[in-house]
Amino acid sequence: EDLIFATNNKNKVEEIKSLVGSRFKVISLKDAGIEIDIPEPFDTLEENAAEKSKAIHALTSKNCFSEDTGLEVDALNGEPGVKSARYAGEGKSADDNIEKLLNALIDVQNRKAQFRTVISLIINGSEHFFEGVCEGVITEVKKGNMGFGYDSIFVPNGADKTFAEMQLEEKNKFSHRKKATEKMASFLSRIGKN
Ligand code: ITT
Ligand code: NA
Repeated sequence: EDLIFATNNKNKVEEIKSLVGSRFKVISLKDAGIEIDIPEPFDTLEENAAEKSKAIHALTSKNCFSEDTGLEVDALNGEPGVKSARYAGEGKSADDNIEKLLNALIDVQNRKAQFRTVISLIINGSEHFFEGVCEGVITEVKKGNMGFGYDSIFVPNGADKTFAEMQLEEKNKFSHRKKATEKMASFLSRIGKN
């Protein structure tokens, strides 16, 4: 059964595809031939995730999900959070975002942060949310070149290297996205079994 993943981020697709389980086949917007830029106008990950899945459901009437992820830094009162993708401004690169964040944390002792992923799933017309959190610390400098986004400056608790120094399999032992996706997968595996 097809399940459309309402995202334009190919890294997210790669990370999630293998995690959803065998009953559902994850189809990216690109694979579905859908070209759409979905706005994220709200102040919470939940609302933005819901906006994305609702837009795709309105367009296709198919089962679908989306996710919104933010990096919440303690010393910055949870920023960049929901604004993580455009922290340095609209159209700026991941490197610009990283630079802005490292600058904001110069001489700041408390490096604690968390990635939080919220998935919005619309299945058989009803909506469900799943959350995954990964706690860790922000490094002083960038390390590693795997992954994407803020991976090169985030070390998850229990590890001694950044997400960008890990193969995907290792990132998935810690990752926010993996945790949220596992909850969705477990929910999906129960559908229709009673
Ligand atoms: P969508 O099409 O799904 O909205 P997006 O790239 O715009 O894709 P978000 O709105 O969720 O994604 O923005 C999330 C921001 O946080 C963006 O800058 C990402 O690079 C970053 N990010 C998300 N997940 C991450 C992860 O696992 N590791 C590092 N950075 C991540
Ligand atoms: Na986005």
